[in-house]
Amino acid sequence: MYEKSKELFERAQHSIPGGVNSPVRAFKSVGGTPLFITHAKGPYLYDADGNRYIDYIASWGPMILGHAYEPVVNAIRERASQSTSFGAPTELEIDMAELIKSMVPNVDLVRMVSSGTEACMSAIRLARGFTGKNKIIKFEGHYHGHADSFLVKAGSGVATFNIQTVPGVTAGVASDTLTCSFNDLEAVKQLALSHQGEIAAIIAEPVPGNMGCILPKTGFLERVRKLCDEENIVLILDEVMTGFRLAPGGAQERLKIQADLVTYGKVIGGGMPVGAFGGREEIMRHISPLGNVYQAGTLSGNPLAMIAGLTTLKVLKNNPSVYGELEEKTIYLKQGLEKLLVQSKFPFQINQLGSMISIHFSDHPVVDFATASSANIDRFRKFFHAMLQKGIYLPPSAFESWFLNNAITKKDLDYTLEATEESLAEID
Ligand code: HOZ
Repeated sequence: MYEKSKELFERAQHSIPGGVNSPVRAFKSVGGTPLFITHAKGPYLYDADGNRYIDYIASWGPMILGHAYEPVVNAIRERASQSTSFGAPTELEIDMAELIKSMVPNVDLVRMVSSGTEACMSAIRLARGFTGKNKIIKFEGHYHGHADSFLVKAGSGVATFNIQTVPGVTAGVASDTLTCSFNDLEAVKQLALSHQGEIAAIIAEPVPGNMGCILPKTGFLERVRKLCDEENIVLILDEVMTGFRLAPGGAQERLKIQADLVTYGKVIGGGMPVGAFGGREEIMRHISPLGNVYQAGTLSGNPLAMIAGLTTLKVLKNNPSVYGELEEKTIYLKQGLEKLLVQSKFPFQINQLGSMISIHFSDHPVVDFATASSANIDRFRKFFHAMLQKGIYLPPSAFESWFLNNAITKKDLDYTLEATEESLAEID
């Protein structure tokens, strides 16, 4: 079934570390061979062996409208014929910035970059430059990309591979990153107060998706917001996963919370390598060339990336019903999964908001990294493979959210539920 993928994986390992260009893709924690994808259309991925899968990863978030969405493909094709990069300003970048501002009211100024990592890395540098303070607080199991400052108790691949300390991150850098448990207000307060006057920023995924999907407890983010105001700390919401996915204005709109700085990636690029950070003018004015906090990039604002992102965001802005449709599909899936999991007698938790959802095989609520880590990872591994064999492509890690795309149909969801029923009967 996976012969060609096996062959390609074997070949890849001679020239690419671990055969992949991003660790979670290697299937290392679930075992087996990563699928090598040839193409995708709508909700379906096709691998090198010609197998078809219903895709619940959506490229880890970006493909919210489905794969090879025609307006995006056409726009890229047209732009590509006018050259693929200039390293000089274009009107497209202004269109993009104006569109973002119209969708996210508390973004006064926005800088385009090429990835979510770059966006978060730049946002904390800016917060440090703005406040003159060095330390940041991040939450255990949250993942803000792979910049040194974030690889402390990080989620995503770091959690998947259970890496405690990342070699290469100096003790000096790590000591400026303080961590505490998500959803635990007392812990955040204690940490901030025991380092009073030293904290430049608190950075958080508003709806964490890098330890499975986790929901913020009612009032938690609002209280963190208040703490930031009281202690002159910059609140950075990392909306790389949630931005333009949970609502046109992202988690900020959905949860009615406002950050000082916000970071984006994934959906904002419509499947191209794009990130962005933006926020209050008072802070953003410190970015070079307006201010001295240096930040740059040859491919920042790249025309192909801009046109793919712009086309995607315009569709979302002009058709807000997409969000209702996505949520309806995700709730349908959730209710179906719940029914089957109850029948299976496996303890489980399903966390879901909008089009983000995940299953933890656990008998206790999963609200933070400790509770996510104590779920039954081995059962997830078996479930993952049983589903894959039936043509359902889930994230190959229990520490990742699933993302629905709007090309998924009710028929696809029903098939997914049939596959779930069979898979649950096969595993122990
Ligand atoms: N860190 C990404 C998910 N949270 C994985 C990206 C990838 O492997 O493509």
